[in-house]
Amino acid sequence: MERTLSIIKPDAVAKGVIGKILDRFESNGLKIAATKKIQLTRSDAEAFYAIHAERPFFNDLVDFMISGPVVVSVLEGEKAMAKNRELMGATNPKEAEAGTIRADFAENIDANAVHGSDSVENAAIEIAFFFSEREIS
Ligand code: DGI
Repeated sequence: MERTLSIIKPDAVAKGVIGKILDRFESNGLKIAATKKIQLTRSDAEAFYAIHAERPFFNDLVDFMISGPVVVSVLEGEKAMAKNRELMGATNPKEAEAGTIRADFAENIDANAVHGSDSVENAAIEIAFFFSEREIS
């Protein structure tokens, strides 16, 4: 069964919508195979988003990701990566389709409520970044 990584970002955690977002996953056929609430360190966030290190928004992105706790989860199901991306909506919430997580819970492109792996290969890397295999079931 395919797995993907989800992060409920600090803006959504601060708003108190952890449960509502996790419900979107479970209601749409994605099992929560692992989940935990953590405070990322600056080096965690820099390593996780290393692919964006040269982008102009990198420092703002890292500052935002460490501005409060996040909830990281492993989602499992058929086509889990694509299904999660569909439920999330576009990166910029202003462009996100109605009924998606970002359309409903995100403020702007900097504080956009959720992260989801963008390929099955990256999902495996991102899951290993946060979880050991014995934490996933
Ligand atoms: O996979 P996504 O989160 O949808 O998007 P991504 O992997 O391209 O970018 C990661 C995060 O970086 C995204 O959720 C918000 C931020 N970001 C991406 N593109 C821009 C951006 N932030 C700003 N301010 N401007 C951008 O163009």
